Amino acid sequence: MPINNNLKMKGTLSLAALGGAMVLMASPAQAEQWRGWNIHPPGYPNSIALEDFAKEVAKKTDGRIEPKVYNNAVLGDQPDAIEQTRNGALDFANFNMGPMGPIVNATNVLSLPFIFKSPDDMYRIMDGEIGDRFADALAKKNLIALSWFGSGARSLYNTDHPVKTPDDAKGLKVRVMNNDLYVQMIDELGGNATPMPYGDVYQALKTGVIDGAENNYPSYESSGHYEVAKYYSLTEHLILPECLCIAKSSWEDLSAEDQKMVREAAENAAKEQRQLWQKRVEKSKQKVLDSGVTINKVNDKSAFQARMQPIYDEFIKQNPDLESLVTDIQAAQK
Ligand code: GTR
Repeated sequence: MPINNNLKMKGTLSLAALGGAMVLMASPAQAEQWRGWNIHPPGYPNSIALEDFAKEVAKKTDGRIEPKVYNNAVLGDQPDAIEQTRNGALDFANFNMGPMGPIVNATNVLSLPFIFKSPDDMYRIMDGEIGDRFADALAKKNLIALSWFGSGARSLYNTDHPVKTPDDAKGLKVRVMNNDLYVQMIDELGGNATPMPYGDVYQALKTGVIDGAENNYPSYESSGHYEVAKYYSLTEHLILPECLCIAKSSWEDLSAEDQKMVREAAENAAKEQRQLWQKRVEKSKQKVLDSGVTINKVNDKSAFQARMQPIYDEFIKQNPDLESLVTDIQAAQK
């Protein structure tokens, strides 16, 4: 390249750079980029609510913060994403409290089977003072829980027969989320539990590595598990809250005013997620029924509940400091 052409290019480049610098001085270009983790596909209630949270934060901060949601767990599976958010590599996330147990022990209380009687009880309790106790425990592990999403009730599903009584689960190989309590839960039913990332379950069902799993209607449907495991049995053994959590480091970088706006946006997202959830449960249920799934009523849920008593006994024995949390949740539902 002739020398003066080269010079000319340099000149052009530096002009462009100057232009860039000027744009940078306007506030949106200095935006703080926030990376957000989501396990679900686009269109899922949680995904829509997270997208709207991102938009609201960008709008309320005049573009000073630009959150971006990464769907389908592309940034890692849930246990990994929890670690990434704790150390600030991720800025925000929607986490199920199930796989939170190994990191924030108090949240294991939420994974005791049948601890909540209904999703409405769960919302009411998590929105109150008891929910704040969980948020405090999460904050000690660098996770700031700003609002609680719902995830309905989880039920057992499997490939070749209905589970109507605890004995029907005997010998079943069941995928569970990463938490020892769930291994115990399946053990108490006489099955074999395999902890496994959500994204691996479809293939594991298809190849017969597992016979079944457990989840709510929207996840059972959106993950495609219903295509393989055609018996959905309404055990409704877990009603788990999920958080919209911010990394402590990202949270502490915010001014008090921005914190207020971000919290408001998270609360709005939770309201939206809960409304969308209701509709999605009906839609997913219809879709799986239309595809030939058999939904089995469990007439005597207390038989399943009774099997879970040793889990409670052992948990309280090992965590005497958490007993009051268990009994307070129970007392709030009498
Ligand atoms: C879904 C939940 C996810 C994930 C998944 C699983 O219902 O929303 O966060 O925990 O279940 O089974 O791994």
